[in-house]
Amino acid sequence: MLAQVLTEIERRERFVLTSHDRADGDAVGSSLACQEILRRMGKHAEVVLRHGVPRVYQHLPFAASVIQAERVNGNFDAAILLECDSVQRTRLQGLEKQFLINIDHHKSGRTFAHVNWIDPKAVATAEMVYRMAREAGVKISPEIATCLYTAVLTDTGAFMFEGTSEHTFELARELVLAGADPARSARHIYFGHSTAKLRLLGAALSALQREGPLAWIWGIFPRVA
Ligand SMILES: [Mn+2]
Repeated sequence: MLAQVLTEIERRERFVLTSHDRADGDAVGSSLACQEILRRMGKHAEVVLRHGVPRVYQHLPFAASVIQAERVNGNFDAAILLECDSVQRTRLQGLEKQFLINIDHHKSGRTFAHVNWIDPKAVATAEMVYRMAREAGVKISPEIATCLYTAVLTDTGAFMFEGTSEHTFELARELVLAGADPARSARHIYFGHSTAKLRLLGAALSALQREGPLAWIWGIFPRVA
């Protein structure tokens, strides 16, 4: 629960934050926002991601501070795992002995940590991080709002997926009021791909087959960034 998460945060000083490997928009946005919120609470916080920040999210505030590593190094009082159903999902070594705080919005979320806050009603982990900031009395800066908005935008498939409701738009509205820029956020994510990635997508789609409700692609494609 949120209250328990805040209690455990308040009694500690040094935090390492992480999410699942091959981070998506919610993983990156929630981690960066949570890091900044903890810093504004007077804590030490750093984000470690197994594969770093994907290209389309590198424009996000604080993205340059993310540590790409296979192992968590340093002295921490707790690790906060966002969007993970297990420690293994992070693909990071060195978390086993940490005090673990789990924040997740997936129905498949599991209570693997010492403190588990799982809310499948949340549209993204970013929504939970937003609630945490509000509860802790941390002001949502334009930078925090931008990270959270990007997470909500991507986790709802640009407000197209099931579960997108008036509540989602209420959340988006609050983040825009706090300084998130919808057009700028969308431009980086949906029009920020490398030429190599777009060519790969073209090659993959040219092999697309469809049979009734099923669509599939088969091929051997080069790996691109
Ligand atoms: Mn998510």
